[in-house]
Amino acid sequence: MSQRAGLQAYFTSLDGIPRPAPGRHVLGTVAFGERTGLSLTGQGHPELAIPMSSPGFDSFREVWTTGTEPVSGTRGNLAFAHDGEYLFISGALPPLPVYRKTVREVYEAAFALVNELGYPHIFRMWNFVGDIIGPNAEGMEIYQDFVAGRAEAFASYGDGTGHMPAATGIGTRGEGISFTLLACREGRPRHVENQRQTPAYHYPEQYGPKPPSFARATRLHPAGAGQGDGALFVSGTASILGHETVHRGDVAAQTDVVLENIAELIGGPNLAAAGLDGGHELKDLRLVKAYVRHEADLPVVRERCRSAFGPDTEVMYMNVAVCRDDLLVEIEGLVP
Ligand code: 3EB
Repeated sequence: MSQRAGLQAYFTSLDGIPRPAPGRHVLGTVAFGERTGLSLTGQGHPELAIPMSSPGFDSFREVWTTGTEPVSGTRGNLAFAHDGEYLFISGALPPLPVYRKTVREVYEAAFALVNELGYPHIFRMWNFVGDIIGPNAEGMEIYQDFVAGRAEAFASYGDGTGHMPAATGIGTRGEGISFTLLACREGRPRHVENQRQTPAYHYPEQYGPKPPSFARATRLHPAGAGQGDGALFVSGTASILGHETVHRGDVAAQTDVVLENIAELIGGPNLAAAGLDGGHELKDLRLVKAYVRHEADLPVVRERCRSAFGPDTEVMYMNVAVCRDDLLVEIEGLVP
């Protein structure tokens, strides 16, 4: 964990204010609870609040900390904080009839800020999409509307697909679209695909006019660290083989495919195929979030996760829609 002296995260209660360990400073937080909105808190850091809580599921705050006192600010509908090596940006959009153009603009603004502040390497994004499989005012699925605007914005961030980071794209229990991203100055992200899955940025057009802009995982090589020395951020992972949903209607089988997909992704052979050394197992995962579409499926997903992950793996469960109507579960995490 030494390499992550710079950037760390933990889950804590929504009650009170975050109290990081001595010498640690809050860079940014995400509140998975009842509230909606983006602000600089009384403590000075950005906080994105997303309506994600429901009875029987988890409500919590995800706290990103660094060892250096950050500087924070706002710009348009973005809030940000940075510490000289790490940058946290969050953006939030209200409900809109059609999102594409506004999503493009706000993601472009975030990418411009990344460059302006001098943290050009984005290594993780989370995208929270209200009414994700509902239609927009033109009858297009809101997720596809979002994906198109994001894809247009990514064209302004870099050429091709090699710069697309690990990401999560997931529903919420509210409306509007919001996101957070993490970027760094000296460190170097290495993006990883999964040999069991078509790269999302190569999905065929049957899923939407533009393919999703993300990698299956990103390893962050911090400045000055050796290879194999960085955290591995695992994207939201679903029951998809190639580009197709498998085990429609069977949450147990879908959860098993998700866990197998993640195990394959983080294992030595798949990392080697991406030119990376090292290899990990499911029990090495930390800060796991499991997004479960149907409330009634929680016990099954919980049981599958309990047997797959280790005693040190903290898993938070949320009851939200996933981006294809046949996907019942999506799981993300990180290997520190
Ligand atoms: C998938 O593999 C499932 O659009 O940012 C997972 C992670 C998914 C990220 C995104 C979507 C996204 O296609 C969905």
